[in-house]
Amino acid sequence: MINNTDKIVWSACTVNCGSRCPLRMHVTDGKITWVENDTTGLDEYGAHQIRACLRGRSMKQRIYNEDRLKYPMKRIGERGEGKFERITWEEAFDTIAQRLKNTIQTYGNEAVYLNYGTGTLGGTVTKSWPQNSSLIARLMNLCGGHLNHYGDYSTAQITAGLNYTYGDWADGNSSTDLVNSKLIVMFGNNPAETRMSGGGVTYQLSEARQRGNAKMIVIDPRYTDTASGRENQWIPIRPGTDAALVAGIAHVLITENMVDQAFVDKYCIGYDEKTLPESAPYNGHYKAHILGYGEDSTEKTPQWASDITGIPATSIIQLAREIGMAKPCCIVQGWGPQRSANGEQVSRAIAMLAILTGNVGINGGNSGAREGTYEIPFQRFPTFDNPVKTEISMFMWTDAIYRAHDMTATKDGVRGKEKLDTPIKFIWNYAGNCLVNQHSDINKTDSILKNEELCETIVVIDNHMTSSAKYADIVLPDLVTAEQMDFAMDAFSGNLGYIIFADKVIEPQFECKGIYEICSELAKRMGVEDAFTEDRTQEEWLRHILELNRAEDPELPDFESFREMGIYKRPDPQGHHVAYKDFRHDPEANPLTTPSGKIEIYSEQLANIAQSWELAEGDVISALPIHTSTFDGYDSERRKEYPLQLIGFHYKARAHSTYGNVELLKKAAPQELQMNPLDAQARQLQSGDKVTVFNDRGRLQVPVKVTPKILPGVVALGEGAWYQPDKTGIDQGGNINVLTTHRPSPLAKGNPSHTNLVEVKK
Ligand SMILES: Nc1nc2c(c(=O)[nH]1)N[C@H]1C(S)=C(S)[C@@H](COP(=O)(O)OP(=O)(O)OC[C@H]3O[C@@H](n4cnc5c(=O)[nH]c(N)nc54)[C@H](O)[C@@H]3O)O[C@H]1N2
Ligand SMILES: Nc1nc2c(c(=O)[nH]1)N[C@H]1C(S)=C(S)[C@@H](COP(=O)(O)OP(=O)(O)OC[C@H]3O[C@@H](n4cnc5c(=O)[nH]c(N)nc54)[C@H](O)[C@@H]3O)O[C@H]1N2
Ligand code: SF4
Ligand SMILES: [Mo]
Repeated sequence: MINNTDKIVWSACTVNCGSRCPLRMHVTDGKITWVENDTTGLDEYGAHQIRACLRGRSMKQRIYNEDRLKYPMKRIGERGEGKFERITWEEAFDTIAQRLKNTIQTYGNEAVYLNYGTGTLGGTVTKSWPQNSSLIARLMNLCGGHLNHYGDYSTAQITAGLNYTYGDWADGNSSTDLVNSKLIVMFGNNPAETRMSGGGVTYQLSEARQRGNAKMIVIDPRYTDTASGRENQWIPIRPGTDAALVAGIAHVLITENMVDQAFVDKYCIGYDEKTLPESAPYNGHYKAHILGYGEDSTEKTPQWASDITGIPATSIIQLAREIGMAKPCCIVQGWGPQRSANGEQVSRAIAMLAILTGNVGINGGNSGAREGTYEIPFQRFPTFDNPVKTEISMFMWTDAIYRAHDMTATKDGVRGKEKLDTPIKFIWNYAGNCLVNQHSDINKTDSILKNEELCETIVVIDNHMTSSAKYADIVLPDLVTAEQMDFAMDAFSGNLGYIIFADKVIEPQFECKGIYEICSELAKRMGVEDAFTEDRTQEEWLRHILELNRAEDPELPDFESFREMGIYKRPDPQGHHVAYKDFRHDPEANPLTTPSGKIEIYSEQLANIAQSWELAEGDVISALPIHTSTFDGYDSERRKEYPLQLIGFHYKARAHSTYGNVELLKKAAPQELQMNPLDAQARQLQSGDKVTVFNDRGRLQVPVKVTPKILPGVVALGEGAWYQPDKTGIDQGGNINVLTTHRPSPLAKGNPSHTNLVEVKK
């Protein structure tokens, strides 16, 4: 304890960065003075320390930030203008309840939508995501329900893609198991930036490099923080072309006899004619596709792959031999490659390398999906079932505002109904900045939201005056994690499960109220208060939920001991997690959840979808995991006008937009456009020059960083910067979403955030 600290209280960082860190808050005179790390555990495998990153350590600056919402407010200007008037909580609750009743009465419950939002992710009471597990969902489910969404901005394409290969969410080996690998091949995976907790993936990766001597190859258009001297080789690749690289590698594996034939025969469908389903076309199998006697009659040689990916054919051959000969080899993909217009195909293709080499279901191998993790099973706040069964893709809510009547199951991925009956008229936007900042094509979104005849009511519940909050009709100021009590979890931390007792550190500031109180007050006005609260306070709910969990899992500590210890840790009792281990051991007894029970290289389900869905021009869905061109891809016609491929990436300066208003972090990791010296030279640009990045959807201005750490022809911008349009509508914040599109990917109907073409000028 430092000199003048009155008390130290355990809290947590509950933003959506994929990690979850305990924070020990030092408090003096009722104010947080500084933020300390986890002090428990050992600096070794097992119950190690979970150390917060630069963002968590700046939590004080976020909590006391001048952007904090202080009172409930109603909008008095245009949507987006940011003009508000302070109102009482009474007025706010009454207005929202009245408008909600009107919406339900006039349009039905399907007109009410819970927008995606992951601002407070790990909590029990304060869990904003998945949306159907938030307290807003509990409230709405008691009031007749709401329009559902499926998928998420993180993983829409890999979920829709790899599910067909493995059945359900594709599991991965835990990152601790990397110590057993001989070779780690990372496709668009950057844990040093995207899983920054000191107890998580990067830590395991360093362990694997030091203790297990694994080689590491990083395949990414950018030289990432994960490479950063840790890698043996960086292979820069054109965005959106990983599936072509995979095909080129597969060609070498096949022609040089490195395919694990016994594995594909026993565990897979559609590698060659032996396991090809009867419904498939002649030579519809994977081997035929690669060797050039499939439908497109094109041999996928390393040279063919080189022309598409920009990687020299000799490098592809060498990479194939390394992958083919390293036993075991871990093929792992981040979610960067799949957050693209052909991401479903790419995600399935990358997994092919793990499958062809028989690395699935063994220690040191992997399925080709992202790292898996162990979590202590823990039930949260119950939210009841949603009486409404209709679902849209989480990405298509803007479409569902202005063209709902045109949206169908086979064209727009509507589920539960053939077509949408009702446009969205009421939006709950809780702990999310996806209304504006994080959704694509901000300028188009702006014009949709500005029309108050379309969506009639928008309620935003946040901590800060974000760009999304500026579009609200009513804004409610929520408590931050440190101003209330909760249990926090949901971390990608390898084989260490843990739960944090995030205690109340300071008194609520200003007039802020917590989500439990907000929803309880609304429930009262909607006539469902008793069912909502079950007569418990927030603390009573937490005590109750802990007891429910302790009944299932007696090893969990009791409330008072837990509060004292701050963090409860439990290493995975199974040791390293190996995905599909049981299936590998006995595929008959432990079939996958695919229709065949096997790994489906050829998917009959996808073949049917490809036949029956109405696809937009250029969109491809295919039974085999193959490379496909896309709109705004490297070979698009539009490159004549917009010659640079632009990708976003998840940046250490922020968790999306959260922490984006902390000056310290802006200085530590400035918002800048990464550009290769060749492209800079052609445009006479130097590091630090302010450039305009533009396409036909929008414009932004930001300093350029000229660096060889990015492939020529590609530029990159950290996603999540705060959108700040100037008077002419040019964004001065550097928000990539003024350049991205609303057009969804073909199968998932997900956000193709990393597929963009732009031009850059001084
Ligand atoms: N171009 C592009 N766009 C992207 C991505 C990309 O890669 N490129 N990534 C996408 C992905 S993967 C995701 S997950 C989404 C993330 O999109 P969002 O889920 O919108 O994430 P954030 O921007 O962090 O917004 C979270 C909001 O919650 C608020 N918040 C934080 N804590 C609390 C709290 O305790 N209570 C309340 N009420 N509010 C709180 C924050 O102030 C912030 O406004 O963005 C997507 N958008
Ligand atoms: N610091 C920080 N950490 C975060 C987040 C954050 O905002 N900030 N967000 C969290 C969330 S919600 C999510 S979903 C995850 C996201 O995790 P990811 O989706 O894995 O993160 P990205 O940075 O979008 O992409 C990872 C890498 O893929 C590369 N990439 C892009 N396109 C391609 C391609 O076509 N091929 C290849 N081979 N590589 C490509 C990018 O350059 C990047 O280095 O991160 C989480 N962690
Ligand atoms: S942003 Fe993520 S890694 Fe950083 S402190 Fe918060 S939970 Fe931990
Ligand atoms: Mo995400």
